[in-house]
Amino acid sequence: HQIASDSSANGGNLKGISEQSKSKAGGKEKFLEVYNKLKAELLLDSEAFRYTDESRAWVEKMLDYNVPGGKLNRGMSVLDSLRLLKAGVEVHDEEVFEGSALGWCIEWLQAYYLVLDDIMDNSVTRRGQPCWFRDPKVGLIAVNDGIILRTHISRILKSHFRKKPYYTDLLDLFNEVDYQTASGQMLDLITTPPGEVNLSKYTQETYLRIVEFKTAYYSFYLPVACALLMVGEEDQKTFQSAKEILVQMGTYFQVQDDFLDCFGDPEVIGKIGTDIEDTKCSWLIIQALQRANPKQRQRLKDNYGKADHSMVLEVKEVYNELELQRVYLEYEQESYSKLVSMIEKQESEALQAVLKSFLAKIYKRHK
Ligand code: DMA
Ligand code: MG
Ligand code: MG
Ligand code: MG
Repeated sequence: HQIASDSSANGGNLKGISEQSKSKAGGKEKFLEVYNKLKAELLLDSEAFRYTDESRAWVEKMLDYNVPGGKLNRGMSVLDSLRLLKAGVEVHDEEVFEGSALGWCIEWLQAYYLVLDDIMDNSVTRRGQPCWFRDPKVGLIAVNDGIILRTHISRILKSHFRKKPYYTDLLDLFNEVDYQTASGQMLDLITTPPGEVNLSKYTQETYLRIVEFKTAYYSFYLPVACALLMVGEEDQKTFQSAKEILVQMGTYFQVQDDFLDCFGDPEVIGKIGTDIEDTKCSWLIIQALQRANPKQRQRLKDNYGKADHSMVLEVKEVYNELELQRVYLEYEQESYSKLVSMIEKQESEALQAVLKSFLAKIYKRHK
């Protein structure tokens, strides 16, 4: 399953890979069955917590609203990676369940971050429905719901992985990635606080640090690291070299997210962009400032970070004058080629296959 390494590749070879992983094991439905099982177990808890009918109903509704409704790429990739790492050796039912359960832990982590991220970013919709905190019955209870989602991960790990030799490593992994993600969110939030437009803050260096921490570790490194732990990998070098590539891939993924925030179709991406209003250190504003003439720079300064619709349009107008859609397409091609050549330098062919399947899932995505 070679990925063509020339930059004019149209993704033809990539399609083969994603089609293959789609058809494997009936994919999504089987994965969702595991969600229902994990949810039922959590709601049956009578040991550490005593549910009332009301609180059980609240948690069930909160989970159904926030956990399973996304693309599920991160979650399903644990099992996909496990299959590729075991290259040919049969993955038995118990491992299928465990790979899926770890995948759901990542989806739970994602749900917890998104519930809180939408409050902090003042977002309106997520996954094609109003953000959880927008429900008048929810409001800031969503803060605690975010915390609840995080605590569920520890409970799932405890009930299904406590006896595994890699249990401590697994807990460490989730704790470390959680720490990195929360720290990345902090950088995202304090670097360019709303209402304060300091153009000198929008640098490539700052950007790369924010996205590495807020996105790359939990979205890309975490699923692969889970699969590596499951196959008993102990060589830290393997984790390290996978991490280097996956951080680059996560960066590419967040650039796509920033692009789609402005130029994506809300119907397709399931969310309405807020980066311009929120004064975000987005990939687009950095590109714009690198290319703007003094007049355009002034227009950006005057209109960035304002909730006013016409001011947002003015920023988008400057983006269009600077042809940022074209700049983005060039960036996509270039990142793709760089990632392919990094992947092909990997020693392990199984790991190469894992990384290629990740890249195939996100290359030229529209959602
Ligand atoms: C994504 O930041 C990072 C996390 C940890 C949710 P974002 O605010 O750009 O995400 P989105 O565009 O999905 O709100
Ligand atoms: Mg957000
Ligand atoms: Mg955010
Ligand atoms: Mg975004």
